Amino acid sequence: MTKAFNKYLITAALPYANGPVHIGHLAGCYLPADIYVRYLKAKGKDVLFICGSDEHGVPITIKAKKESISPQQVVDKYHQIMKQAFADFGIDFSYYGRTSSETHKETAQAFFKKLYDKGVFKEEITSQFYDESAQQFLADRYITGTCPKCASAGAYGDQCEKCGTTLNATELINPTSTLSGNKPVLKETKNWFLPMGAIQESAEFKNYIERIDTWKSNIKGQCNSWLSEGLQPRAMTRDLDWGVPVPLPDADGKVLYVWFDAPIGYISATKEYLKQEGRLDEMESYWNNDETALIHFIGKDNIVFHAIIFPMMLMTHGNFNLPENIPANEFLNLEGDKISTSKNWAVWLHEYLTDLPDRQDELRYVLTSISPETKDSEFTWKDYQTRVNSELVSIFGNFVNRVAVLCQKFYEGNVPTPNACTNELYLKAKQTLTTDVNESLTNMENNLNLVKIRDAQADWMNIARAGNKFLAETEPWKLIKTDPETVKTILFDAVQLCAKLAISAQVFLPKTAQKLAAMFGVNDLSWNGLNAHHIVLPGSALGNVEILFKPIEDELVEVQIQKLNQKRTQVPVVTPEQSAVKPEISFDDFSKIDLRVGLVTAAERVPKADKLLKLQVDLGFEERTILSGIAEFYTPEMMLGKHVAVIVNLAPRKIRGVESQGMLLMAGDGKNKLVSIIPEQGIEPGSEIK
Ligand code: B3M
Ligand code: ZN
Repeated sequence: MTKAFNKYLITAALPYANGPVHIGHLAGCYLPADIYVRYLKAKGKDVLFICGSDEHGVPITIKAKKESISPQQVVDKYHQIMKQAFADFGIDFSYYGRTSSETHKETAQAFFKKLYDKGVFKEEITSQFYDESAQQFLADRYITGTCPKCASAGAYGDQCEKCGTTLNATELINPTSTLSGNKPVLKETKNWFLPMGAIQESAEFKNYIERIDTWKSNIKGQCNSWLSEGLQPRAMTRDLDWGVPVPLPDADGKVLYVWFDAPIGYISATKEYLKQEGRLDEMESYWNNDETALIHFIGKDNIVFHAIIFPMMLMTHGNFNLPENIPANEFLNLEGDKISTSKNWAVWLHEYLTDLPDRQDELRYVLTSISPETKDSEFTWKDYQTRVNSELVSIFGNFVNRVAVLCQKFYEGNVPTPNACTNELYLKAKQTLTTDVNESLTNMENNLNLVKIRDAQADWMNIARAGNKFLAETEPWKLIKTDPETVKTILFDAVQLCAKLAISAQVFLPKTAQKLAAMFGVNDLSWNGLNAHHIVLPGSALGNVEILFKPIEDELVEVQIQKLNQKRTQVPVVTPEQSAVKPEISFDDFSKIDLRVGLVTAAERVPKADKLLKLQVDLGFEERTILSGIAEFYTPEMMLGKHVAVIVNLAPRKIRGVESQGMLLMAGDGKNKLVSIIPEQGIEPGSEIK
């Protein structure tokens, strides 16, 4: 972005309302967008931050089929969950809309109609795959087959996820309908196509696309590869029964392509917001005004739609702003694997808050530290712990806490009055401090302008580092005995630094910034304060002093990792051992096994045995010690209070010097998963299982 703007329309990709939000969503799109927006607002810019649920498209209908509910029920459920999760993590949208709204339907239909009336679309009869048993045309995601480019199986009708190639369903080798498993047939149908190849050649598009040279390289790379291959016409309507109906008389059973209607969601949500605020007359000033910057925050899988297709829609419609920047991020991985909703390999935002209440800023901090800006990055719980403990707690938290405590101790909780002190030690340390802080502030600002939030946050942390260095060099806790006047000046400076930390923290850690501001009496968080000499006045009283961050214990990290592993849904692979059934036994043989319900009354790890838990199990008639090889999947806390199924007449065995007096029944796939067999309802210990 080369020009300076005062007005911004910032969008964040509309997430599909087919599942809750996880850390990958947050890191990839919503957090960087939120940080950038908070920064612009703190600078006094006029900013609208628009998002909403993408409630159409095949991902929704697939989810509905899976859960045996209607698509409407799917989107109603997840719209609420997503909206709440964003709010909980301080993602400060001006408006969070939904594409099933009436305003959206009208806006999208009018947009389509305008293009139609202008003769933009090419009407084409094509042969599309049709599932005869399900009696419906198959959307791209309902067809799988072998990729014609890389030959891997399981490619979808629109894209091969292995090699990333965009496909037409008819190019797939051995296409199969995912609805019935049958081979689909080709059937003729009429649809409306955006002639992307022709638009690519237009002067307007050529003029627009020049600006991507100043954008991030991932965007440039993807766009250039698309454009150099030459764009093909793409259908903007689909034969589907879920979506915005095509507003034409001869279009029964057809809806707008989800990638046509979803980005229009940015427009309709703006409209709803301005209407709600009684400012509908300002619509054009945001969407059709050279002085306003349109910026789309997205993940890398959405690049072509935002950098090429949506701008083509906007320019053929006429009068719209085109994106000024698209800071697309790469992906976040989790503990060595791709995040996957279907495999339940994710840290879900709503679950995070249940397990770690009130710790949203810790997650914001860590995700920003590993923001996948230039390449895929990785979240691990161990790294989360390290960053919280050694940075938020030990550097930032430690600094502000020391300053507050010293003010309490020496000045009854007031900010001391500085003086023209000549202490050499102080003067030298102060000079270093000023240089370090100014440099960090300048870097932070530059990085925020470039949407390099990871570096910007590191610069922010450097301010606290400089503060710690200043205290370590001047040692006010010692100096108080020999030169109390200088200590006043030192702590006055330190308080001002805490105020600067609060002002700048508002973009990264909004909750913490509020607490810090309250603690040091910073009433005005506007960005200008960063250049001020005195933000907090001498003599003013500190507010409530609290510890801002507590260390993350090892136990918590272990529990989270175990939880992840436990909840992971494996693609079921039946091993030969599993499919081979053991030789038949008689009923008499079976009845020799005495199976009972037990209640776990105590549980602990066995030292030096990673896999073993030592359990006390109440069997009603007696209590037994049982060793069980489940420690990779269950913590002692998880087993405590659980009802379990126990073989009680198995000969006792000594394991690691302890006699195990029974065995728990567990189900496992032999490697990744082991779950305990528990009675479906509460029942007395000792009850027989048969
Ligand atoms: N819903 C895809 C996604 O969630 C799509 C984005 C729409 S942005 C207009 O990744
Ligand atoms: Zn492929």
